[in-house]
Amino acid sequence: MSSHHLRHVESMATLPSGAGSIPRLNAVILGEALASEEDDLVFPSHDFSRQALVPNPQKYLEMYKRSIEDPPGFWSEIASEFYWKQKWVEHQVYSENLDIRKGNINIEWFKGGTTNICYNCLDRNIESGNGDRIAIYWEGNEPGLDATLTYTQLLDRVCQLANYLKDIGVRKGDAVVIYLPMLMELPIAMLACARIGAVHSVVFAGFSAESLAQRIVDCKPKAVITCNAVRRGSKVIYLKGIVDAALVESSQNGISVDACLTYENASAMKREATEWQEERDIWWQDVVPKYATTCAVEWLDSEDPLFLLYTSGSTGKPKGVLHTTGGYMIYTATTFKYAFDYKPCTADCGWITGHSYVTYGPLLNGAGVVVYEGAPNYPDPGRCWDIVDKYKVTIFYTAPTLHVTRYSRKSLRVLGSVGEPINPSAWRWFFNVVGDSRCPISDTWWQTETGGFMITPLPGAWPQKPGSATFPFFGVQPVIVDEKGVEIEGECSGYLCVKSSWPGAFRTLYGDHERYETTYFKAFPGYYFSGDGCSRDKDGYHWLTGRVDDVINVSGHRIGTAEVESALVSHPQCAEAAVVGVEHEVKGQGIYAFVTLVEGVPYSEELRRSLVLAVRNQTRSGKIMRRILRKIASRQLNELGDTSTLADPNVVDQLIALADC
Ligand code: 6R9
Repeated sequence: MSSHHLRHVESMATLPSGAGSIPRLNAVILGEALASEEDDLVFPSHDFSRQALVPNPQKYLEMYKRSIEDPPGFWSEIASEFYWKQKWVEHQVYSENLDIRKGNINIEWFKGGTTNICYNCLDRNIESGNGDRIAIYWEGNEPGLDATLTYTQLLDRVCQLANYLKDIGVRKGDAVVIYLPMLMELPIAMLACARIGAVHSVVFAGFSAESLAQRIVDCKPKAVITCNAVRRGSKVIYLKGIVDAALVESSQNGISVDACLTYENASAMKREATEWQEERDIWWQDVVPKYATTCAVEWLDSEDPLFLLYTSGSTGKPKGVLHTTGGYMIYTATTFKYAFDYKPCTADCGWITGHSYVTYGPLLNGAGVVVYEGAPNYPDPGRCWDIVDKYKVTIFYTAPTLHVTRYSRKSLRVLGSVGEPINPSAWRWFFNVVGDSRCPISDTWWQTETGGFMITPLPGAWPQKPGSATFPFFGVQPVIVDEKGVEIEGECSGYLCVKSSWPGAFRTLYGDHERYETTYFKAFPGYYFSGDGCSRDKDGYHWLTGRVDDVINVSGHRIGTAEVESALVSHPQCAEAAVVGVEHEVKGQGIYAFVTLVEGVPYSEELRRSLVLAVRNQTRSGKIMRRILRKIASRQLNELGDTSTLADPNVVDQLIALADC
């Protein structure tokens, strides 16, 4: 770290009186006991802080304090910046019971208010004169293949699809499963559902037919939206085939889906080569463009469901995390704005990946997003940076790869990291090399369940410590408890819980409120339990230490032990299985399986491999294996670990060659 990034602590030494001890940023602000640890602190540059939304710790503390002491005032002020058909009940900004001992768990925000998140993403920005601003930049797998949509064009497309969905009978409250790769049609489909009050459930287009079927059976969608195929790197993945298999499996479980809207992704596969079922399958291009480009908005209650997103649990089937309309809208908009210090700019703004933060957070803020179809290392490892330069991306939120210095990256302002604890050396590499020691890193801790960032740096506000997610976002009260559920103060480590609700909290697990209560609210009554371990240092910084329950976090991918066990026992030669997570130097955690074979079956290397394959086929997440890139980048080639679950394991050798290791 060079000295010009170290701002003098004295310049921040005025703490507003009464800021109290929430959170304990005081030592840092006051410069107490910092001398010996100065090297651990990375200060935002003067230039960055000066123009940041939250330019110093005092401002953060002031806002944070208000968010905790007066949640209704704090959140209704923010919510008023959005469009509400009808305002929420004034004295009831939120109501909650998070204490299982006092009855059912219940969280409600902006009750009685009616709004629509699609309207707030699109119509509102267009009405304020920004219709010609680019909303989505799309970059195809093949360099040179790209497209853009302005806010106005995006609204037209969304309305056409919304009208089509209504025409085939999709109504408010109906589920729609979206199994699409990173095409523009993915956010279009999400927004179209939101516009008419249908509940979208996006299934990652890398999940197997079994996983897709499981989700279809659980949420019983009126329609499935997919595309015929996608190109990732040099591979073509035949998605429609996976959907066909999933629909067969679903119907065997009593759930039949009437409509499968299929986008012809012609650059990957021609429609002639696609398997087809006339009465069920429809080409997107044949029907959707015929519909009107305006579609009336369905005004929804704040607590009407917006989407379902399945995530792994420690037992049983995946959990359908349910998010509702009003609170989620306000929370994603606000976390995006502050954690990435987003300000509307006339230059092109963009960003790369994420679920809530691809569509809702950025569009609610009038930002432009880059949707990239392909693999991050195709045709070469510089592709991400090529995209950054091409679109003048300011916020980059994904896995860092290689060959950075050939590209300018001048447009970058903030880097984001998510999914697993980032270790201090990876942090420094991201900061020094990718961000040229210029861009703050937002190491955002959150979960599918939390709807948005929970513990995250506000990039201009205070010094960072490499590897720490720093302090809570506005309105979030993280607590660390011991095994008995007693809050521990000061420097400590234990179980990470959250006291009281925040607007983006999930409201239930679809169809299983009891499981919601048991999984998240029973372990430590009175609190939401995240399942993560965490320690807090003497300056109040938070350090996430990984999962403490039966969910294994392998390189950022949440895998339930039960999921792996059921994959194993589905193998004809496996009678029983028990799975545990073991500490793994490279992956954070690795999977260790004990299996009992069917009587008479001898154990062999071949059998072992076919068991591993069964697990892989049924649990693969398709997440980028950042830990491998990290090892290549830091030249630790003998520590690459298992590369076999990569979509294309050969890529590792190519990367090593390119990195001149
Ligand atoms: C957003 C997302 C959630 C789990 C979470 C934790 C881990 C996420 C992290 C992090 C350390 C971070 N996690 N962000 N650990 N530092 N910045 O990844 O959601 O897929 O539901 O996973 O990921 O263990 O509990 P999800």
